[in-house]
Amino acid sequence: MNEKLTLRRPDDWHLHLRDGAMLAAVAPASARLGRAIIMPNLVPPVVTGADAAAYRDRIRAALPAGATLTPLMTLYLTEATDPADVVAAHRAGIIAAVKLYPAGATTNSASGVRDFDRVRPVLDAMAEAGIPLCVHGEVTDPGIDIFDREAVFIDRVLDPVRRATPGLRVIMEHVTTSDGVDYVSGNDGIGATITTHHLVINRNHLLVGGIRPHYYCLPVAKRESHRLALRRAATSGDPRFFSGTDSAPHPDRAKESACGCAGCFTAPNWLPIVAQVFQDEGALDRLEGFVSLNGAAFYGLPPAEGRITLTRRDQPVSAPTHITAGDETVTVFEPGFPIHWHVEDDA
Ligand code: OTD
Ligand code: ZN
Ligand code: ZN
Repeated sequence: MNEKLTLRRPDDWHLHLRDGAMLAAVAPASARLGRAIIMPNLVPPVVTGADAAAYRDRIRAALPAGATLTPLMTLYLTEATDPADVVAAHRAGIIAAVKLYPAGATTNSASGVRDFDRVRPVLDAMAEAGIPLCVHGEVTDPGIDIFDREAVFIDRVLDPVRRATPGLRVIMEHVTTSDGVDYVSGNDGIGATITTHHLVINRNHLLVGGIRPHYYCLPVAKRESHRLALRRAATSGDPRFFSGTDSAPHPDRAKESACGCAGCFTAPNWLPIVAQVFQDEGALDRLEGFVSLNGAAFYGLPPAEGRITLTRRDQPVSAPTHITAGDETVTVFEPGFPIHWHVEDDA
């Protein structure tokens, strides 16, 4: 028998849509969502309200007819960010949040913050205006092991920043450790996105039996106990945890290389995968909270308009393994288990 689930239209609280030919290629995969927080790590990054408005217009132009997606734009915080520009862009409805990348933490983050004291005036203005801060929570100190960078970030940066600017609403993006889960669960005014891939893979999937470049992302997948903590948090019903795919497409050429770049392209199949995870955890009744309700509530928005229906088919659903972007191919994230859930046309 086919199982059916009807949910409020899901949102994606962390999405990389890129620009140019890649934007045109990947935008359709997210077009039927409600809202998505659009990451600003273009080259060069989206740093001013004017940059964000122009990028939003390019995204709108790339969306197919019938798209329901509202892109929620973000600014890339630099040590030169002008607090007045941030507040004005928010007041004008151009941006929904600001993104903090420690310099060098992930793909295209060279312009990120080195000295957190230098952005204090921006953070204070954001707290005052109610603008949330999205945080890539990893230190970049070369002396810190890559698997420890999230836990160290909490102590060295996240907690001090939150104490210095009380009232600042913070989203710990793509949380990957039980340390991150514990920090978010134990504090108010902080939420966390959890990606699809971190619910599915641990570092063995990445490294055992050959290195799998399409499972390489930042923050890097951790050991199994952390993956299980993420699954518990996602399925717990705690509204501080919500889905952000961190879908981050790269040309296969750039990933399958001697120095492969970081990012998993999950936008085409994230929802069927997350539905399978929730089914396996006996938590399908909490799926709607995670994908459609909790994030909106954290951002102070109503749930998206409309609904989607997910159907579980007895036979696995076959889906494209690649898409084409200009002259490049991009591999779609493969979860390592058959996908039975299918997103039906919505109403
Ligand atoms: N992680 N890749 C990218 C961003 C994310 O940290 C992230 O948000 C990217 O390619 O933009 C990745 O692995
Ligand atoms: Zn990040
Ligand atoms: Zn990201």
